[in-house]
Parts: sequence; C-alpha cells; structure tokens
Amino acid sequence: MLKLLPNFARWSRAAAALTCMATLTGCDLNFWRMDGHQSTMVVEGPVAQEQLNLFIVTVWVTLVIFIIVGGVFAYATWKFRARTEADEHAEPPPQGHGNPLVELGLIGGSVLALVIIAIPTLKAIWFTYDVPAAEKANAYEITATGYQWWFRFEYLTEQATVDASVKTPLVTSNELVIPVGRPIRINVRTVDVIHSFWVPKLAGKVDMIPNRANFLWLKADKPGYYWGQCAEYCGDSHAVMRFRVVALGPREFNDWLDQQLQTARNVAPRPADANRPRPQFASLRSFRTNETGITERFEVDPLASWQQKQAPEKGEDAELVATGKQLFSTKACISCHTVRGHAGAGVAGPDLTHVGARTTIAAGLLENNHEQLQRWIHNPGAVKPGNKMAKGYVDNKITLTAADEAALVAYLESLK
Ligand code: HEC
Ligand SMILES: [Cu+2]
Repeated sequence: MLKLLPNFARWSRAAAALTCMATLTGCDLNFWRMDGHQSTMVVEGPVAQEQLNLFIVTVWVTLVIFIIVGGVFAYATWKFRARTEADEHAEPPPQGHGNPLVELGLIGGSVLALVIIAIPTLKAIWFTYDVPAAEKANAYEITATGYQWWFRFEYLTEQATVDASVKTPLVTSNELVIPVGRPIRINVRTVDVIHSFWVPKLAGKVDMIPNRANFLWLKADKPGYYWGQCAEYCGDSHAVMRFRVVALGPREFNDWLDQQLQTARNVAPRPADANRPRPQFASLRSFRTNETGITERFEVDPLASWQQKQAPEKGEDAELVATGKQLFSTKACISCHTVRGHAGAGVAGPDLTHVGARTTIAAGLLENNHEQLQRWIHNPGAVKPGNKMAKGYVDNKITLTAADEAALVAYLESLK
C-alpha cells in the first residue's frame, strides 16, 4: 500500500488535470462547434458556405483514403510481425515487383478521388469568382483599400458632399457596413504593400496587390457583426490590422447611409453650458503595450453596441467639443484626417467624419470608448508599433496636455 501511494498521488494529479481540461472546454459550446469570431467552420454567407462545403468534401475523401491505407498498413504490420526468435533472423520473403491489378486499381482509385474533388472545386471556383448573373442587378459595389495598417472603404454608388458643389464617393474606414441579403462586390486595392482582405465568416481571403485590380464578392445572410483581418504579412502592425463588417437590414442600412452622407455633426451649445462644471477626466492610467482594448460587455453583443453608438451621447459638453475641434486643426490632425464639413482634408489616415459612430478604432484593435480614444491619441505608437500616426506625432512635434486630450476625445466622440 505504501509503495502504491506515490503513484496514487500522480494518478490523482493526472485525473485532476483531465477534469480541469474537460470542464474548461466542456462547457464551451463554441469550442466543440469550432466556432469563434473568425471561424471558417461556422459561416454566415453563401460564399463562405460554398468554400466550407468544398472543404468538407475534401475531408471526407481524404478520410476514406486514410482509413483504407491505414487499415492495410495496420493489417500487414500485425499479420507479418515476427512471432519467434527465428522469425526475427529469417531471410526476407521473396519481393514482388508490380501487380497489374493492384497498380491499375490504385490509378483508378486516385483518378476517382480527384474527380470527386474536382467537380465541386470547379463549381465553387465559378460561384465564388463573381456575383452570379441573376443577382448582378442587385449587387452593391464598394472599394476596399489596404493601408499600413488600416482599411479604407469607398461606397462607389453613394455620393457624399463636402459643400454643395463637391461630390465624392462616401468614404469610411475600418468598419464596413453592408446591407443584408444583397451581394456585395468588393474591389480590393492597396496604396503600399500587399495586404489581404479576409472576413472568415463571409468569404475567403483575396490579396490586395499593388497595380493589380483584384475583387471578390460576399453576402451576409442575416444582420450581424463580423470580424475581419489582413491576412498577408505587411509589416510591424500586421497582426493588429483588423476590420469589422456590420450587416444591417434594408431600413437600418438606409438610415445609416443617410447619416453617413451628412457632413460632420456640430454640437449646438445649450444655454446652461457656460456655467456647467467641467467633466473631470481621470488622468490617463498607463496601459501596457498590447493590452487588450475590448471590454467583455462589447464582446457579448457587438451589434447592440454598434447600434448604441449611432446616437449622440447624453450630456455632451458643447464648449469642450468646440475646443477639441479647434485643437484638431492646430495640432496638425487635419493634415492626415478628413472630417467632411469641418476642417481637415488629409488622406494619410482614416476618414473621421463619423468616427464617433464606429465601435472600434485603430483598425478594430481598440473599442471606441472614452478611455481607449484617449489611450490612442496619447501615444499611438505604444498601441500599434510603427504606425504612421505615431511617426506624424514626431514629425509634426505634436504634444498634447491632459486637457487637450480630453477636448479632442470629446470632439471625436461627438462625430456621430
Ligand atoms: C501623420 C499623419 C497623422 C496625424 C498627424 C494624425 N493622425 Fe490620426 N491616424 C493616422 C493614421 C495613419 C491612422 C491609422 C493608424 C492605424 O490604425 O494603423 C490614424 C488613426 C487615428 C484614429 C483612429 C481612427 C480609426 O477609425 O481607426 C483617430 C481617432 C485619430 N487618428 C485621431 C487623430 C488626432 C486627434 C490627431 C491629432 C492630435 C491625429 N490623429 C493626427 C495618421 C495621422
Ligand atoms: Cu496588411
């Protein structure tokens, strides 16, 4: 009994570890369904579905091959194993060289397996290449452009105005809002290096290559909030070059479009503003590099968070917003960012006309809230290594006091 005890302890530790693993994953339904934000196994649109179906066909064919080859191998290993001492030293049996029946059978079997895979492959290539002819008339066209390390989206069919005379396609960044149930044809472009446009739940990736006009199409079956990601290594902050796709029903999509087509919002001062107490902004706590910038509340229902973001926040301070608006000009933010209708026509960074109505900033890395906005403008280089805004701060000698940051945050948040 005493001798068994050490083993007993070891076994119980192993059992405890196994129980822990089982409970950790056991309750997590998503683990067993292979679901997650960027899962290609649980998909939400016909293009991704077609690609998943093809993958499953390939899995079955290779599984059959694995079972047959593995079975023959296991059988032969078992049947011809050395049973006695004499077997081990015996001469090898006579070696056969070629058996026409086996060889023809293998060739035939391989051809059959390839044909079984080729038919759905060709069908999928045709289907996923471009919007099906029957749906062409209903398609919605958008150009997505990759920048180190964010995405710009241009709505080719929607004309936004700066003043009454200048019309340009509507431009947004990092959050692609699309109508549900309509095929979306996306032209993919880049201004610098090769990037790749990938929304795993909606469609496979397509590269954004300099001087090459690639495109893809996708469709969302139901309203939702989808995670996207640059899928081609493109420099320092490639791993945090993300984006989001928000799919909305037709009415909600049109409301969103109406709002986006407006020039930047102005916050009207209220009589009481002058003597209202200024909000007390907590001094910026120090964030660690790469510290996550997404709250759990947001993760649980991102679409609801997005909807909430569309309306102006309560208790806006018109004076603070006005100060922020001025700082946006004097601190050189305007040289890289466009705020349509206000000062600012820069194109080196994301369009900020309606940045307050987005759920994330810094290309899907940080949740768009007071704390993270301040964290970003305080020191963008600490959040996203090597990014162009951090370089802009150095080149333009931009320094911000805590009060400047608070005013800029209030201004950015007012841009709904
Ligand atoms: C040198 C150009 C440059 C200057 C100057 C600049 N920015 Fe930026 N800004 C960028 C770039 C580039 C990005 C995208 C960075 C990324 O995600 O990789 C960005 C991102 C942002 C974002 C996040 C937008 C989004 O949708 O992800 C905000 C907000 C922002 N800048 C605010 C400001 C403010 C406020 C100032 C002035 C204090 C400023 N920027 C100055 C280039 C600049
Ligand atoms: Cu990239």
